[in-house]
Amino acid sequence: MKMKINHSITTKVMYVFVAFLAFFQDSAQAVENLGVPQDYQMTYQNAATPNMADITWFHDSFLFPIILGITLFVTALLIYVMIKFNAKANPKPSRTSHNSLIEVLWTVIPVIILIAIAVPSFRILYTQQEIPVDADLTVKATAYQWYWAYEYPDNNGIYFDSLPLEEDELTEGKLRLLSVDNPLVVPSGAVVRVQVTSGDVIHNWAVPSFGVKTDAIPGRLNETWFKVDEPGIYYGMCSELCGVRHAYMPIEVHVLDEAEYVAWLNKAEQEFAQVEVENENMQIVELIN
Ligand SMILES: [Cu+2]
Repeated sequence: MKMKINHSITTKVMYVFVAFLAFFQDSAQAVENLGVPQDYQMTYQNAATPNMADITWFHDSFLFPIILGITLFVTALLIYVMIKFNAKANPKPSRTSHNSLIEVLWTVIPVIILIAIAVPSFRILYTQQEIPVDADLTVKATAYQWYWAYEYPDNNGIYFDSLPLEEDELTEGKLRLLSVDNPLVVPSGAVVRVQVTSGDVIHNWAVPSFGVKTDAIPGRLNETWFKVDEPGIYYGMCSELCGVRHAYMPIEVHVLDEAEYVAWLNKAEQEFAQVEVENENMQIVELIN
C-alpha cells in the first residue's frame, strides 16, 4: 500500500517536471524574443549591448560584493555589541567618548570605498552618454500620450506611429502590453543614435536589455545610443509616469541582419516615407503661397 502511494507521487512529480521542461523549451523556441522580462525574474535581463554588459558587471560583480561585505561587517559589529555590552554582561558601562584613530578610520575608509565605486560608475555613465564613433544610423523617437512615433531622418524621412496591440490582436508570439503594430527596426552590429523628444508631457524611452533609459522632454532633443550584435526582438516601456495610459506605450525594437534590414527599409520607404514627403511638400507649398 505504502509503496503504491510513493510510486504515484513519484510519477506525479515526474509529470510536473516533464511539463516544466516542455514549457521552458516551448518558450525558448517560440520566437527570437531576446530582450524580454521573464516570469518571477529577479535579476537584469540578458545584456544585448556592451553598455548593458558593463552595467550588469558593475551591479552584480562589483557593487554587490561591496554591499554584502559592508552589511556583514555591520551585522557582525551589532551582534558583538549586543552580546558583549548588554546590561547583564556589562553592568557598569565605560563612559569613554572620542577615539581619534577610530574616528579617522570610519571617515577615511568609507571615502576610499566611495571613490572606488565612483571610478567605474562614472566611466559607465560617460560611455552611455558619448557615442563612441560616428553613428551608422539615426532614429528619432517622439513620445505622445500614449504611444511612440519613430522617424528615420536619413532615410527619406520614414515616419510611423508605434501603438501597442490590443488584446484581440495578439497572435502567436506577440506579448500583451509589449508588442506593437509598427516596431522600431534597426540593423544588427550598427551603432544607432536615438534622439528622444516628446510632443506633450515628459516620457522616457527605456529598453532594459540595451541599458538605455532616456527622458523624452517636450521642446528638447535628448540623445542616447546602442549597438546590438545579436538579431532578435527587444522590448522596453515608457519609464516616466505620463498619464492614465502610461502602462500602454511599450517599445519594441527589431534588430535584423543587414540583408533583412535593407529589405525592411525598402518596404518602409514605400509604406511610410512617401506620405510624409508629400505632406512636407504640401506644407512647403502652403508656406510659399
Ligand atoms: Cu509615457
